[in-house]
Amino acid sequence: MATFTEDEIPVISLAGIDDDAHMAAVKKKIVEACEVWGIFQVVDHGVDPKLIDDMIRLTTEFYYLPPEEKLRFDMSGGKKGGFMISTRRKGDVEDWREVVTFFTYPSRDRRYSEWPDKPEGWIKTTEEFSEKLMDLASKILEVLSEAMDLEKGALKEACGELNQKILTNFYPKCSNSDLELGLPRHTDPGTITILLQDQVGGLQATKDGANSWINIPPMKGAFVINIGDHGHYLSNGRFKSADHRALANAKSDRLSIATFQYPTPEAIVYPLKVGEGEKAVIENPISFAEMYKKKMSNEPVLAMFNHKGHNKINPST
Ligand SMILES: O=C(O)CCC(=O)C(=O)O
Ligand SMILES: [Fe+2]
Repeated sequence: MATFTEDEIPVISLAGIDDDAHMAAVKKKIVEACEVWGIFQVVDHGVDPKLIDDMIRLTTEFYYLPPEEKLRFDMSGGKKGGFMISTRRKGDVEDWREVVTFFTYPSRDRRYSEWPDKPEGWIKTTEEFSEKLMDLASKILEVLSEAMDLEKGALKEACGELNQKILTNFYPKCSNSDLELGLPRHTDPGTITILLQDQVGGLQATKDGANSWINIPPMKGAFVINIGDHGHYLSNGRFKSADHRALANAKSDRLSIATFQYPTPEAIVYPLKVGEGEKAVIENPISFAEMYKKKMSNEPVLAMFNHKGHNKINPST
């Protein structure tokens, strides 16, 4: 029998996930949520609430710095991480956000010169946040591996080395929110994503091809977890790659922090198990780098914006 109602994104307590007596029930809920939605919220996940609050507070403080401070970390011109303004037009719908990207794992590849040095303490907090979320992601991947009747470490191993990128999204309040989406409908490319949102709201998911959208209400201290395309392929389509979007808000700025967990570029993307009588969801094995390239051919355009209703950033003034 299904544990969840049809039109609500599941909220799952991870209390007891390490303890044999409760583990089976928690795992069952996670697996069902991945099969039905590909997206769910978790509470009692063991990440210190103070760390979560600090991460939200320091990230927000960065976006309220003067433009020239933010632009010191501008990532255009070939840098991999740092600050950028992202806009993309699809028909008459445009997305609108400022982002800061941190490439956090493998940790040997961290380029600290691209990490903003203000506000004070953000770098240290991001490092700690990154480590705790890597642990949480690993746990979820173990649960999903076992659900596929594979060894605990199977999904993680299929990633070669589990990579991590933290993308902080700031959506300035937007007077014309009918026309503008914070972030249009998409699936994430990686294995799983762990998302932290502030209390404004706007994240939505669909499981019927965008006929209806369901709000994912902010819950203080909770994380939203979603399966990405890579996780979907490895499970041979059993776990949904969650279709989601973020709405702009007319009254309030909004912040979200997405932690993407994904494989090394060379990792081969192919279902780990194809059941008898089943067809593989992808025809030929492909590297994650190729898969990513295909998907991202519609990348956001880098833009220094000057736009109705938003705080303007102009590097020349
Ligand atoms: O801002 C949000 O709630 C969603 C962000 C997101 O989906 C992404 O960064 O991929
Ligand atoms: Fe996303």
